Amino acid sequence: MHGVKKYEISSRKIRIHTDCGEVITVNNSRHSASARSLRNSKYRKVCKHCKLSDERIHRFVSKDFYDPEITYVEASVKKSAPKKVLKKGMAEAAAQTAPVQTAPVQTVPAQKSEEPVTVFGKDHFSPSQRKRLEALLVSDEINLDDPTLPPYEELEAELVSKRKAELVDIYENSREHMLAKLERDISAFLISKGFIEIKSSILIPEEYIIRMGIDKDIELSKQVFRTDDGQCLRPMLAPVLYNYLRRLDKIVSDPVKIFEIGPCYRKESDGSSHLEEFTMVNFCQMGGGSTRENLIQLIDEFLTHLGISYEIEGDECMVYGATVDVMHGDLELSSAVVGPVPMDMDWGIDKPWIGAGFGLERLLKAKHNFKNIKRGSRSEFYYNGIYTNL
Ligand code: ATP
Ligand code: 9VF
Ligand code: MG
Repeated sequence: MHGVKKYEISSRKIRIHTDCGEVITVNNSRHSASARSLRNSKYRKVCKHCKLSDERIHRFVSKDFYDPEITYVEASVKKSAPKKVLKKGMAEAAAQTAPVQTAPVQTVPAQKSEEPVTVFGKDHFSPSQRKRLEALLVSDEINLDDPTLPPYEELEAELVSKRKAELVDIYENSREHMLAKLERDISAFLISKGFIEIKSSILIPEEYIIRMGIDKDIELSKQVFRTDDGQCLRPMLAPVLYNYLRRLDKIVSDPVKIFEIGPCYRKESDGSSHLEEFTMVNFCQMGGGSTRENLIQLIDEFLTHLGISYEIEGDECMVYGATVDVMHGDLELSSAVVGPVPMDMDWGIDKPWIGAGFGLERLLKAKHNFKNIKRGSRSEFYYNGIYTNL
């Protein structure tokens, strides 16, 4: 037991500076369970360096913490897996999807621990172990169903050290984020092809959605994140690009070639190829040379430059009608369109055009063969596809 010289409190932690010069950080327990258990003589001995007086110890121990509002029950101790398995990172990984409910110890009803303690053989991983291992893997590195794999602890430690080495390598050598780098590559490519780069607002008037023919009862309309003042987070880049085409057409020579790369937002429910926050590049050309052949040739040069294989398919969408969809297996990389379309009138456009919209995270998913699109997205957890909770 130490004498407390001073302490700093945040909403989650308390940093305690002891009389003897130690600094201890503990969780800020709103119910003071740890302090109570210390008082109930869980402490073993008094720190000899703190030189606590009898008076100070008496004051601490004799404090009455009985609260009539709280029902005190005996808390059961849950059998837990071996310490090594419940590593810090793993607990955090599990917490990502299933937040651990921490109840104050004094209100937990007394219960016997009846949960069977499952023992997993070396070739079977528990669901939480599998989740942790999946997060630590990159692409098709290993198959978790392979019966010759080493036991969990060994495999986990091996993957953690590999991922650490990769992150150190990135930190020491390139320091580039793959999504940002892809944006720069695409930008340089399109500029070299004569397209001018646009950066417009992410918040746009909600009215633009209606003017794109996306009425309230249409699926995409329900996917739009709206603000309370008639604006929304853009679900696409086309509305503002329409406005730029119309204005630039009066200023620069024909054809007008423009593009924008930036965040777009859609409420999505499907997981592995959809993000609610993704990055779109939309390039388009209006005026001379706006032919299907040129569109396909541009798409071919674009994807060849990025080193991504593709197939072209015809499709229909409600915004433009016929589209040229660019596929990588089952994954749609882009919808491209050969205008004009009737909607052009609502945007003051009366010339032929071609355009394509690609999702950058889908391009990364295709290029790196990621199982989940999240690996290449804006993320708190993945850096260049590598899990950072190591
Ligand atoms: P999907 O049918 O796959 O939901 P979409 O046809 O609705 O896509 P488009 O409106 O054609 O998408 O958008 C152009 C491109 O933007 C898509 O081909 C895709 O690459 C990308 N994209 C669209 N929605 C998302 C999303 N939610 N997450 C990631 N990328 C997306
Ligand atoms: C094709 C994808 C309407 C002349 C400014 C350019 C296009 C891109 C389709 C995108 C969308 N369209 N998500 O239009 O390039 O708008 O649905 Si324009
Ligand atoms: Mg599409």
